[in-house]
Amino acid sequence: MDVKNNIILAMDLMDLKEAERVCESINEYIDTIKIGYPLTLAEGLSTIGFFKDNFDYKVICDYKVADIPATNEKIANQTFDAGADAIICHGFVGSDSVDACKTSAEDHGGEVFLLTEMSHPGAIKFLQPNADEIARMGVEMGITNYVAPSTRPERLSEIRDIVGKDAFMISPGVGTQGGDPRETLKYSNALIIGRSIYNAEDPQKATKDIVDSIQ
Ligand code: BMQ
Repeated sequence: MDVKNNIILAMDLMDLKEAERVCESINEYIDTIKIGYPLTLAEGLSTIGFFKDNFDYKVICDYKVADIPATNEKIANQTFDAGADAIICHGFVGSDSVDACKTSAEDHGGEVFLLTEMSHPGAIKFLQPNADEIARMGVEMGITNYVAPSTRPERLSEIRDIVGKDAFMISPGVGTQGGDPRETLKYSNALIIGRSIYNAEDPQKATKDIVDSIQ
């Protein structure tokens, strides 16, 4: 996936009008948006089409799909049918569940991102000890897109070593959660940034400052 300025906007505002205002103000810098449960549950699945139709964004649906294969397939099919370009799924549920999302993505001409380790402190207990295995599973399955935490550059480096230099890795945790944009881009292809942009007093300036800092 090609991401303008290596920045993916994590749009977790829950009011579509507010989200639209932010997107309008930063449109020159952004061409890829990640939406998740907050906005989708508040405003509906049609938000995917909204961003595609009004902004021509690539839309990554962060639904962290983590169910049995049959249910994953239904979730992924609904997501792609609504126009998503990509879906994020959890890896800890195992290869059969991940494969259901991968197959759905392939059937719809979309992409799947495999979430390896998460960025928050709590991820250290259960996810981190298994993250390398999850990444290795992804490689064995032929998955080429990964999500890994910007809050732990040393882990980003290790996960990059596992998934290989050609994999496409995107990283949340930049800014509000403490991750550093430049450090993250040593290992990752793109930054996922939410609150530091959409909660900023001036989202356009906040985005420009980040873009300038990574050029
Ligand atoms: P923010 O920049 O911290 O406001 O937002 C980060 C976004 O990435 C949010 O949508 C989170 O749900 C998401 N996210 C994350 O922060 N850490 C992860 O490990 C995975 C993830 O998806």
